[in-house]
Amino acid sequence: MLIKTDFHGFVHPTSSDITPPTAYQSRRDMIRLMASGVAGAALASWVGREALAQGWVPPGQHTPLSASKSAVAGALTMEKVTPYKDASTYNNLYEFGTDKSDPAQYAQAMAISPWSVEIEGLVKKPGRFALEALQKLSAQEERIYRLRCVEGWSMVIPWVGYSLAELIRKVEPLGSAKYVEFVTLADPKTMPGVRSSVLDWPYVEGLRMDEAMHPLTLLAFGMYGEALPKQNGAPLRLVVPWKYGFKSGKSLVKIRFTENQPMTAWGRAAPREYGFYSNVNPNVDHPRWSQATERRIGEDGLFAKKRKTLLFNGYDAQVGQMYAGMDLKKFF
Ligand SMILES: Nc1nc2c(c(=O)[nH]1)N[C@H]1C(S)=C(S)[C@@H](COP(=O)(O)O)O[C@H]1N2
Ligand SMILES: [Mo]
Repeated sequence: MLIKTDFHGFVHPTSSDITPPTAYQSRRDMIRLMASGVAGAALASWVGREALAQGWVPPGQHTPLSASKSAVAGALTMEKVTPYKDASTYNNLYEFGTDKSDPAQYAQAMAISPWSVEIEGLVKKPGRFALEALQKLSAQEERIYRLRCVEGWSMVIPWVGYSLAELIRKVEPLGSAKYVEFVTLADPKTMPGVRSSVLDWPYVEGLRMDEAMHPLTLLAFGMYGEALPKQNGAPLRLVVPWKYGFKSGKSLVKIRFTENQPMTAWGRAAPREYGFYSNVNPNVDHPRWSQATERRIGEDGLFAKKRKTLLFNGYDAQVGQMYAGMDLKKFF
């Protein structure tokens, strides 16, 4: 099988390397100090056009630059970042077990080099692409996103990557492509969970095309200025910050463009509990628990007051329009 190592003239020069961990704390402080944020500045040029095209010009602002800052940079939270230790030891990665501590403990056995991602289905330029080609396809930047798990906890994580839309544009989906399916690694040799029947493996997730193309949808290669730890989805994963955490598939091996809504692993396991959309929504309870509040991992003590969960995890201004007119209780 031919593995493509570049995008034939499409390769974008990397604007910045991943920040070394030592430089990280000061960089983070800087991000907090600057109103627009480092990531916001990096995003500004092309997101401006994107924002305008999607009608995101906020009231009283008429230039593309302001629009981009409000639309996307404004979505990058200034909340306190979750300690790295918590973000890398309290995980869901059922391939390695269902305890929160299992992934950090067992995922180190996963082989991540060499790695490639197959892109297939309704697309003009399918193929298998080497990780290195994907890493340099577009400039990577840091984005601090909230991520809320369906179980009721949340974190604030500085991810490193670029908008999935950048990759999608390069492979040119056909007009008939309405959804994108994401398949993740299932290797029974290194993943004990895959031998259990807790889910139908491999772990599959899906997005509607407009969701996949949304500039907030991040293809992440790193976090906290470093390459992703294996338990957080090395070597590459999705981060969809306005949806429950399980929509953000880790360790991606295949991206497929489809006409019909993909069947997802969680949808197959418990269709009444996990809908295809799974947008964070405090007004739509999970059948077994409320979604109105959440516990911030690492920051709040066990008895600390819970936070109120926000519609679309606080990204309503950026993503709400995609669901205008939809009954969110039905399309949960
Ligand atoms: N392949 C795979 N991806 C996955 C999961 C999984 O079990 N397998 N769990 C999901 C769930 S439920 C959550 S909440 C997030 C957690 O990401 P984090 O551990 O980096 O915080 O990963 C998601 N991605
Ligand atoms: Mo989750």
